Order: sequence, then C-alpha cells, then structure tokens
Amino acid sequence: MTSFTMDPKWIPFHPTPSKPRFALPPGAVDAHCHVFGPGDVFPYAPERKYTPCDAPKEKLWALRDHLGFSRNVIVQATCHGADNRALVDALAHADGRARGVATVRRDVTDEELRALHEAGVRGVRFNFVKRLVNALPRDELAEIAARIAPLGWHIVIYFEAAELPELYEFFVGLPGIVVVDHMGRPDVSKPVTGPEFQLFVKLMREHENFWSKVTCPERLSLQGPPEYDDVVPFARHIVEAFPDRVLTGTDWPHPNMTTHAPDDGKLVDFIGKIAVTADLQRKLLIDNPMRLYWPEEVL
Ligand code: 0GY
Repeated sequence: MTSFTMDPKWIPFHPTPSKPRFALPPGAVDAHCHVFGPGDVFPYAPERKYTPCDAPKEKLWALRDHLGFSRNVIVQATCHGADNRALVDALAHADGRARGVATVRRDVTDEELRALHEAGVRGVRFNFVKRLVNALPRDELAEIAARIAPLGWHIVIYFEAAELPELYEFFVGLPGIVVVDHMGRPDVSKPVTGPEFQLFVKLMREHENFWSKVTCPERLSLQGPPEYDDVVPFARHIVEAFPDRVLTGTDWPHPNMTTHAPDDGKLVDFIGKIAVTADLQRKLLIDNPMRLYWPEEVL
C-alpha cells in the first residue's frame, strides 16, 4: 500500500457546499468531474505533476445528489496518467448513471479499448496544458484518434487560449466530435470580442464537429467567488451561439485550486446565469450530454 501526501499549496474540495438556488431540471448531467484515488487503492501515476487530495466515487455520488444532478461524466485527470482503474471502478459502481472519458497511449490494445467501452467510456482526453502534462506527440494522438473512431468515441481536448493559434490546424484535422474543455481557457481580462476569444469562436463556428464545455468559472475568474460574474459573458456567448454543442459540469474536486475551495452550489447557480431560458438549460444540461454519452436512451 502506497500513501500519498497532497501538494501543500492545494486547497481540498469544499466540505459543505451550499444548496444551489438554481434548481437543476430532472435528468441534468454533470459532464465534467473527476475521481481521485483513493491513492492507497488506485495509486497516482509516477509521471504526475501534482498529487491531489483523495476524491473517491462515494463523495462524488453524494455531491451529485446534494446538488440535484442525475448523472456524471467522469473525466480522467492527469494525476492518474493513462491508468484508468479509478475511473473504471467508479463507472462500475454508478448504477449506469456515469460515463467516462479516459486517457490512453498508443500501446493500448484493441481489447483494452473494448473493455473501456464496456465499462462506460465514450471518449479520450488529449491534454496540452504544459503545467499538467508533457503532451503526447501529435502522430501518437492522430493514431489514437483513428483507433477510437470505430467505437464511436469522441475526443476531449484541454489547452490554454494562448496556445490555440499553434494547435488550431492540428485540432481541425481531428476526426469525429471534439469537445473543448472550459471554452479553451480564455483570459477573461480580455474582451469577448477580442482576437483571442474570437479565434475560439471561429473554431466552433467553422467546424460543426466541435463542442465546448462552458465550465470552470472558478479557475477562469479574476474577480473570484462567489459569483464569478466576469466569466458569464464568455460562457453565455458560447451557449447562445452554439446551443446544441455545449456541455457543463462542476469540475469537482477542482484540481489545483490554490485560491479558494469553490462552493459547488454556487457553481450550479452560475449555470442559471449563462443559460437564461428553460430551452437553453434543457439543451445544456440534458439533451446535449445525453446525445453524446447515453445516445441509446435518446429517442
Ligand atoms: C480540469 C482542470 C485541471 C486539471 C486536470 O487532468 C488534470 O489534471 O484536468 C487543471 O488543473 O486545470 O479540467 O479539471
């Protein structure tokens, strides 16, 4: 048994999140969250760039119920590398109410991919954020993209806005549905109408296979908690321009937070500010994630 110590600068997830004021509609999906460990059962990857606090599946289910979500999409985080065991274990104990996004390398076998599919995985994540990971070479990513296509999976990409110009051509060459984490992490001190965010809008507008998560005000906001209002115009713009290609979620347990422990109840309230009609809320919280992760349940 290995024990791990959380990075000293880390702030663990909020112990007692508030009840949201915004009532989630029945069937709402938290389409971006993680499970971490516990490290003594599912050890963190040797190549990780941070050591998190344990955030096991039982705590995630409790948060889901407390906030009023019905389902989760659990995204493999870099601290577990390409070892998807904690993710698969969570999916196996979710009563069908969770799907997953895994991380794989080119040495993954077809049998392993099939087993991940059976477990409920529906996508792979390509991470380009330098503080989190040494990104895989592009030829390896292209190879993985081709290998997962027959399973009907999509690709989730995570990058920072300043990197988009350099990555743009590679991204538009990816096959199938590509989901961008956290709107490409805009610098919210810059205008929505400025060239940086507009490059991301162009990516979404000109490539209909691109989707966006309108997530993570807690890490994008310069104004900070509890309202995160400086992120609202960015997320609202994306929700209104691309209502059929947006997802949202809590980002629990909020890896790498060093400023504050986000109150997940307030993060749910944020959703009501970026999707301001019942129709937009239903698409964002139910129709879109169900189409992507539970298509067999969509009539
Ligand atoms: C997120 C954010 C972060 C970390 C990871 O895989 C990860 O380690 O995703 C981050 O630090 O920005 O998407 O939840």
